[in-house]
Amino acid sequence: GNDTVKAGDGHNRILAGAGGDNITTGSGEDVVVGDNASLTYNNAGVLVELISLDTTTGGNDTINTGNGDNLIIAGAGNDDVTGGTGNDVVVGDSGS
Ligand SMILES: [Ca+2]
Ligand SMILES: [Ca+2]
Repeated sequence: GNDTVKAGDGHNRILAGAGGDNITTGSGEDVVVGDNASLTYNNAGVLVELISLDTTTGGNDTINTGNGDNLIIAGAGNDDVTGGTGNDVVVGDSGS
């Protein structure tokens, strides 16, 4: 569905799923996925793989991340992504 997610500071992992989602995060290294994706971590807890799932469905997401090094996959749809200061990696549609 259409979700509104507000996360504070810190290292957040957000998978909003289908629908037009509104996601806001604070400072920290965030991983934000507007639609569906699979995250794989190694034994040390480091994210090693992030793959979009179900790439034909997705909503129009609004994503605002705070400062920090963020990784954002907006997924399908007309998405609006705004990052703060930091080294952000933004994928507008699907990616891995
Ligand atoms: Ca959703
Ligand atoms: Ca989307």
